Amino acid sequence: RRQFLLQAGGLGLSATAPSLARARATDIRLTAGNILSANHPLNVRLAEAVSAIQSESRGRVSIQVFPGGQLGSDVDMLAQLRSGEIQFMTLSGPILSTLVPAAAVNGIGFAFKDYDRVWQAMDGALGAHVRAEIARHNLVAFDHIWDNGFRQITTSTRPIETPADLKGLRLRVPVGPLWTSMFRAFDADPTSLNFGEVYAALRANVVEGQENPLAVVQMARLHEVQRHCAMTHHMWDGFWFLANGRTWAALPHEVRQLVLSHVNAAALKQRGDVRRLNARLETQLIEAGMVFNRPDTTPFRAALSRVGFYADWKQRLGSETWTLLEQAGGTLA
Ligand code: X2X
Repeated sequence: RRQFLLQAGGLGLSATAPSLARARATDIRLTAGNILSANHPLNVRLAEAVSAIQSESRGRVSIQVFPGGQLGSDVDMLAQLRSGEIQFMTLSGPILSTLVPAAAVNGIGFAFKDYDRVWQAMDGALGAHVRAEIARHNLVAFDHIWDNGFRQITTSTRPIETPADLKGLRLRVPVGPLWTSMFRAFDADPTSLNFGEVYAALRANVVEGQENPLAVVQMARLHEVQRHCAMTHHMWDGFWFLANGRTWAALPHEVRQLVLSHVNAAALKQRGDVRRLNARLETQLIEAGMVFNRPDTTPFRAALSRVGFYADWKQRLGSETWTLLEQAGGTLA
C-alpha cells in the first residue's frame, strides 16, 4: 500500500510527456504520512487538497494519507521518505534538523514575536534558504510551511511561572537537538520521545510535562494527564511538506504542478484554521480542568542569553542562517 506506481503508459520523463487528459485512470498512486490526528487542520486541509487533485486529474493521481502515526513515528517516516517507501510527509523543522541542521532555525527560542513575522520569514528569504538546504538532502520542501503553532508548556506537577520553575523538570521534548539544548539551558531534565509515546509517558509519570501548541494538547487529549499550562510561546513550530526528491522529479511536470498548487493553497488555509483554533482552545481546556498562567517571557529569554544559548546556536547554524533569522525576527543575543 505504500508503493509508488508509475505505469509506463506515456508517463515518461521527456519534455513531450502527454497531457493528463490522455492518460489512463489512476496511474499514479502516492502515499503521505504524518503523526497528527485526522481531525487536526493539517489533515482536514490535506484531505481537501487530495480530493481536488484526484478529481482534477480525473482519478489519475491519487494520494493516500496516513495520519496519526499509522506508518510509524516521525523518525520512522523520515527514513521511509528518504528511501522512497513513502513519497510525502509533513515534518516539524526542528525534527528535520537531525538530517538538515538549518531546519532547526524556526524553533530558536523567542525568535518570533508574532505570526506576521513568522510568515514573512518563512515565505521569504529565511524559508527559501531552509528549503535550499533541504534540497541538498534529496528532499523537496513545498513553498509554504504549514502551521503547528507557538509552543506552550504543560505540566502535571507544578505551574511554570519563572525560569526557576523549569529547574529539574522532567519534560518530554520531540526528537531534535534544539529542544534538548534549549531545555538544558533552562536547567530542566528533557527526554526526547516521539509524539506517539507522549500520552503514555505523561500518564505513567515517566515525564511530568511536555510542550506543544494547544491544538496538539487538545487533539492528543493531553489535558487528561496534565493540569497546568504556561502560555510561554517559547518557540514557533511549523511542518514542512516534504517529497522524496527522486520520485518527485520522476513525476510528469503537469502532475507536479497540480499537486503543488493544491497543497500550497491548503497550507495557507490551514494556517488560518490553526491560528483560530489555538486562540479559542484555552477556554475549552479550562473547562476540561486545566489551569492556565501567562508568565512574563522576558526572564526566560534572558536566561537563555545568560547561559550562551543564542551564541551557541548562532555558531551551530552558521552566520548565513542566523543573519536571515535576525533580519526576520529581530536581534537575538
Ligand atoms: O511531536 C510533537 O510534539 C509535535 C506534534 O509538536 C511535533 O510534530 C513537533
